[in-house]
Amino acid sequence: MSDKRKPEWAPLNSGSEFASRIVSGENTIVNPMSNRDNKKTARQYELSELVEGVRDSNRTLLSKAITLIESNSEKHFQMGQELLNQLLPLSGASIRIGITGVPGAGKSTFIENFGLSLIEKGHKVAVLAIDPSSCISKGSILGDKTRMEKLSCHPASFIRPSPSAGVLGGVARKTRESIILCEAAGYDTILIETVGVGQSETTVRSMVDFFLLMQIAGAGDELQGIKKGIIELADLIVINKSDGDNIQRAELAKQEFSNALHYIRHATDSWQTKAVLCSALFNDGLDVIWDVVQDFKLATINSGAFKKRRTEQSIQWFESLLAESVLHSFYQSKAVIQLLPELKEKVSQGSLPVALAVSTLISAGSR
Ligand SMILES: Nc1nc2c(ncn2[C@@H]2O[C@H](COP(=O)(O)OP(=O)(O)O)[C@@H](O)[C@H]2O)c(=O)[nH]1
Ligand SMILES: [Mg+2]
Repeated sequence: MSDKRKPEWAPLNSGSEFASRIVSGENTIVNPMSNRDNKKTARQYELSELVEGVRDSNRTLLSKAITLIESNSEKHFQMGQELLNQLLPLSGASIRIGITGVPGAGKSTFIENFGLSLIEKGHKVAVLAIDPSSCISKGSILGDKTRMEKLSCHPASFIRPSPSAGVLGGVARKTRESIILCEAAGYDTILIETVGVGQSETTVRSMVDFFLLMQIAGAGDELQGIKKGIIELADLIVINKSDGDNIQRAELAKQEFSNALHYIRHATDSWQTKAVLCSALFNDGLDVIWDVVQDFKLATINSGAFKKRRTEQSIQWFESLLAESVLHSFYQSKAVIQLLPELKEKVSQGSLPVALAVSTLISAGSR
């Protein structure tokens, strides 16, 4: 042991009894002046801290709470669900608006300017996204959120990009739960952006009160992804980019949609779907759209359709999550994991009837 390792106060000529060991410093000691909260991960928060943070509308803590919900780890599931359970009574008092349309239709531009105009009216706006492409690849067809720079800077807004998939209930469950958290944090208008690809419109329709389909003039039905049935989901068709040289064509498109709307089933009882013009870029027509949303809310609350839809949505959510959970735990069962390859092999060789293979597996999995 060298003298260098002895404390300064050790007597001269003392022996190794005064020697000390140098221990490496603890990395966790942080400067109390620095913003420690930003460095904590969602899991390092106490449940009560997150609950109170969301209640106080603290955007950092709301963000952490959503990250907890989005965690793919089974371990965090319990804490996330407890968080939801405590905040659920504070949710529900908002209007949930879904916005769909092909990439480039102007959804993000619309959300930014519409959101800002609502904030000016005194609302608090949360924006969530469901991006089906994020399930398949890392790419995003909803585009970057830098388009909403002005809105995201505003303290009365909260913007959350699409979660990654790969968990029970997938992106849809996470978005539904994020809606609850945002409402508990006091956001009274929830805007959910999605792209008209695959199942995403139906998914969004199943979690919103009002569904807005954004179209552009002259792009043609196929380009706009108008599949049979999509118009039937909409409570409002917005023909965007009605500005400059485009105004006439937009007007024509509005006429066509208005005519088509005479022949289809409307998405919501006691509500007549209509088509309106707008220029998201030039802030034109946004107030009219908000008026339509207000009219819709009033009409459907009065007729009971608003409440009925929310109730149905909860039951539907419960049923789909239940079905998925049952399937999940079935495939997790040891007996199923063991037996499945063998049964598959036999079925593929034609040596076991398919229905028998299924019933064998079911009884093994439910033991
Ligand atoms: N002329 C015009 N361009 C617009 C309007 N809304 C959006 N755009 C433009 O259309 C492009 C796509 O807009 P974006 O909001 O990203 O579309 P999204 O993919 O549907 O989210 C951008 O270059 C926008 O500036 C509009 O009302 N008028
Ligand atoms: Mg976009």
